[in-house]
Amino acid sequence: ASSILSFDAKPYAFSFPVEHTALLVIDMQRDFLLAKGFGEIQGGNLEAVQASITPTKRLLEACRAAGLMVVHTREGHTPDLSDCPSSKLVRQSAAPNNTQHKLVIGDKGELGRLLTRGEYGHDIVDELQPIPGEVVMDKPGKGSFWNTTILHYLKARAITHLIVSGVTTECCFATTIREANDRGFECCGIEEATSGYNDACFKKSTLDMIHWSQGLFGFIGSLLPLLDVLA
Ligand code: TIU
Repeated sequence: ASSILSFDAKPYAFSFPVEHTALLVIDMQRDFLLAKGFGEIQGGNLEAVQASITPTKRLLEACRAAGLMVVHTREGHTPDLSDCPSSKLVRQSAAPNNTQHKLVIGDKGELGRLLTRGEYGHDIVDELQPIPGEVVMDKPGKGSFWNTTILHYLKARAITHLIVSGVTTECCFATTIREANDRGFECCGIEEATSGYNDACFKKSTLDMIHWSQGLFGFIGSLLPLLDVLA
């Protein structure tokens, strides 16, 4: 028998069947979270983005203990950059008004070639390293469903509900929830376990848009009520 858990969320309680729910940990990579990584080079606020590391670790450990499937994603490109569209290469590079923006995807930074698979900076931060049995899904886009096998992977395991965490709220977290919602997954983002590069307004706006209008794209819940029901 599959147990159903429920916890307070917006716009109303999120109920999920444990055996059909996966935790998604989006792009908790050194390139996005650490000094000298891609995010900082792009002008991101590191203090803001690092705020979700500790809460995400608590969430990950609770989901592991409860037996949920765990999927980690990593944004990045093959070393020949053949999976990186020129639009992305050009726009995430030397913007005329941004003096920090001197390196592009594939260029060598202090954490290795930026957003390039196999490099130190492309991998997940030490605190959140996957354990055996957990899946790491590499993706070339912001969303987790474009040009990956995640849909087939989740469908093959009868996953219907997703608990979503990771960085950045405004970018890959939001894009993944929107993509998943269109594919019929019930999604709940966890407020403390996501963060972005502009804490002042992007995070609140992004989370508000997800649960607005009776859950336009899904649900937003808080960490502690979820930890309570998983315990
Ligand atoms: N630029 C930015 O905010 N984020 C990304 O490029 N990737 C993710 O959000 N993972």
